[in-house]
Amino acid sequence: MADWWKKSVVYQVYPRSFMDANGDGVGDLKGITQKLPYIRDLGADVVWLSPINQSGGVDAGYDISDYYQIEPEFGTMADFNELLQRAHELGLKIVMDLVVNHTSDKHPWFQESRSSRHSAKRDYYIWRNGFQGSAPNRMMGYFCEPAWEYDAKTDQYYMHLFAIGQPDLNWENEAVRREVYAMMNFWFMKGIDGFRLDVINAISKPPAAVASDGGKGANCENGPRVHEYLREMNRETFLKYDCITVGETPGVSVGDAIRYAGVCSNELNMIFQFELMDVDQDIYGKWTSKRYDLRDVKRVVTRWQEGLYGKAWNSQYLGNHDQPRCVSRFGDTSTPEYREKSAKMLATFLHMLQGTPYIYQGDELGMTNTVFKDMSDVRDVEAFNAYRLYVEQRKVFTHNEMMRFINLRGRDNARTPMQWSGETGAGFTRAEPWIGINPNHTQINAKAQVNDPNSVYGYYKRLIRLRREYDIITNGEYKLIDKDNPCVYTYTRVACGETLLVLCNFSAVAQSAAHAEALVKLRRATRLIGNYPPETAAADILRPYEARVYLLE
Ligand code: TEU
Ligand code: CA
Repeated sequence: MADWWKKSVVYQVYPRSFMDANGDGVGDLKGITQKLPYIRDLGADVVWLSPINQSGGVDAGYDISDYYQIEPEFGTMADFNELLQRAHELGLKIVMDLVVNHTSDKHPWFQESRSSRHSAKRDYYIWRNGFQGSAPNRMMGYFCEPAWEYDAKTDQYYMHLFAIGQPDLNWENEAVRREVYAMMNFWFMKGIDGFRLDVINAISKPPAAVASDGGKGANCENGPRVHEYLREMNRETFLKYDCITVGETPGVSVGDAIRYAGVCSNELNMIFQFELMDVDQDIYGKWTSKRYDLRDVKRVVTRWQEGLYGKAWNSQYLGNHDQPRCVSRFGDTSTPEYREKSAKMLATFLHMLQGTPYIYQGDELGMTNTVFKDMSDVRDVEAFNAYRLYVEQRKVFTHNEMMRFINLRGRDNARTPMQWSGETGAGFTRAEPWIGINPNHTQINAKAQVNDPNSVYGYYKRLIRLRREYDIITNGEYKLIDKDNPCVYTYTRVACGETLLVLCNFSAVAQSAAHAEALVKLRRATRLIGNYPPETAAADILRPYEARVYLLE
């Protein structure tokens, strides 16, 4: 089928934390292969693997030191071939993470580049003279650090939008682009089914960003040549294969998304937007305890649903390896019951929207944020840098405040090991894991859920099956019903004279559903799914975190 990815459900695997087959405390490829049947049973049909390439180990794999090798901690190329073959046998497609805005500083290209101003690969990266004895400009990167690092050997600075160990590639250099496309084709020829493209909208740097003038620098998102590069990449790679592509693009508007992933853009199939992830940000970005307002969620989601309809394709996600656990952030973990209900409600909300749903590993079990007692429990470079900047240098937060924010928002929340069972090691490892296991694995784990149709897992499975059975979930036109209601999110999807009606109570308080039930009474209604038993329902009341979906004919 053309555009098969519109009907797909993608499951994201974070290899370090999925399954440790050889018992060294780190997840690996053999572990993933072992667990592919679990993903298949859930019903997902595409698996996105966060980076598995050889890495410098600074940013949990997002700093690649050899694009043609498998990270030794994860296994060998033979292990990868086996994973790919097994996945295909099971009818699962494999998407790799393409991290080409930057490499590791241990990549041989960078080693050569930094060796001399005249090295053949000098221009593979972005080198500039300092300005009056300091960095070329005052630009800051994503990880709470200046975007320039001084290199004494050649007395110049290199640009790194992320960690110091992640120098940015110079996409202006055609040789760099050729290397990247050749590498992509290598993986396609091996049989992979697509790429998720890491911060792909930052690859073209605007002149002010690279100017050595002591200025402010510039935002590198959606830079001047990015569409030219992506169209070139498409011609050189994607066009030749039946593949799925999704760009990770912080800072894009609906209009930008149509340029990247419009039906005629010849760039990407879809992108990840960040506006929904920004609804609970504050003056120091994500480092806050601010709770979202549902009306902001509605505003953002509605703008994207309406804006891309018929013009481009949405991706849907509530969490990934960079975000806290969605049930902790958008749901309620104050009681086991609310955790389960709100995890199912959030899943309903997401899976019934138009767009390809992305499930982050463990969300299908209702896995939650964990507890970081102090910085020794933390592993993520972003959290360390933020701590240094806000607590030690600028002193805008106390230690306790920052620990609170890291517990609420830190990326490590999503990176704790997958909870396969309640045993020591959570069925993930026999050894000491590389990051602490969430203590609640004794209650929340796959073993307790896979055979229980009423579990969060069982519910995800039913949601995914519905997508296969009802085309309206893929195609229907979205309409928001209750714009100003701060607790209930009601929307419809309309196609071919049918209406899908989705009701989600985002609060712990019973809410009226009269507005929606009035619609139900007028038509022949079938209840497709819900997170409370239907027979106990008072039709016009939504109980805490209740979700229901009807098909109206
Ligand atoms: O993320 C890019 C990105 O925008 C994030 O850095 C985001 O701003 C941050 O995580 C929010 O806290 C990608 C990867 O998903 C991330 O894991 C990498 O660290 C980053 O690129 C660098 O490769
Ligand atoms: Ca291992």
